[in-house]
Amino acid sequence: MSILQILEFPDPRLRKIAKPVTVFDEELEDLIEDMLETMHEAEGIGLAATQVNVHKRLLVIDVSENRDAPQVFINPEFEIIEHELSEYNEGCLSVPGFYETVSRPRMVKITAQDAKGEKIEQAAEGILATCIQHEIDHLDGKLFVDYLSTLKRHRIRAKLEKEHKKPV
Ligand code: GNR
Ligand code: NI
Repeated sequence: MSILQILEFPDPRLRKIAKPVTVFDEELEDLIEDMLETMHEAEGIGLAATQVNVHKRLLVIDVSENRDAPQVFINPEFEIIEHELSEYNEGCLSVPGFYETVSRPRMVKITAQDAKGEKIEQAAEGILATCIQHEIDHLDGKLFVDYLSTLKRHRIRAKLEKEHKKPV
């Protein structure tokens, strides 16, 4: 197992569109293990493959209090089942240190595959619904800062670019 490096905004690789997973093999299982370890180590509630520079459609989530209920969604899609919006103060491991309110549909139906390629269907609400939409956005090259005003997004970009230029 290994901790993977998480790309940070405004890295252009975060804008790539991920491709469907077609092969369900040991290499995929190893990637899932590494993504779960990376997410837990970074204390995130979700992680999309795009964030670790793997442009395949998969994501991991753990919204449990004890961080002991990891979920894996491969080739995930969602359908809105409740158009009413719910607001969350969102953060992102690829936009470290910034939190802003984002509105998203409050209830969705997730369709995906598990690590073996078996079909998964799950209704999601609350933080799980928000998180799954945030993660699927990553697979489409989208970040939560895209929902903010241009001014806010540019301020965040400038601050992170400054951080990235600092010697470590
Ligand atoms: O850890 C995370 N917390 C979070 C909080 C509110 C809405 C979405 C998220 S996802 C984020 C981890 C991450 O960046 N996933 O892509
Ligand atoms: Ni994120």
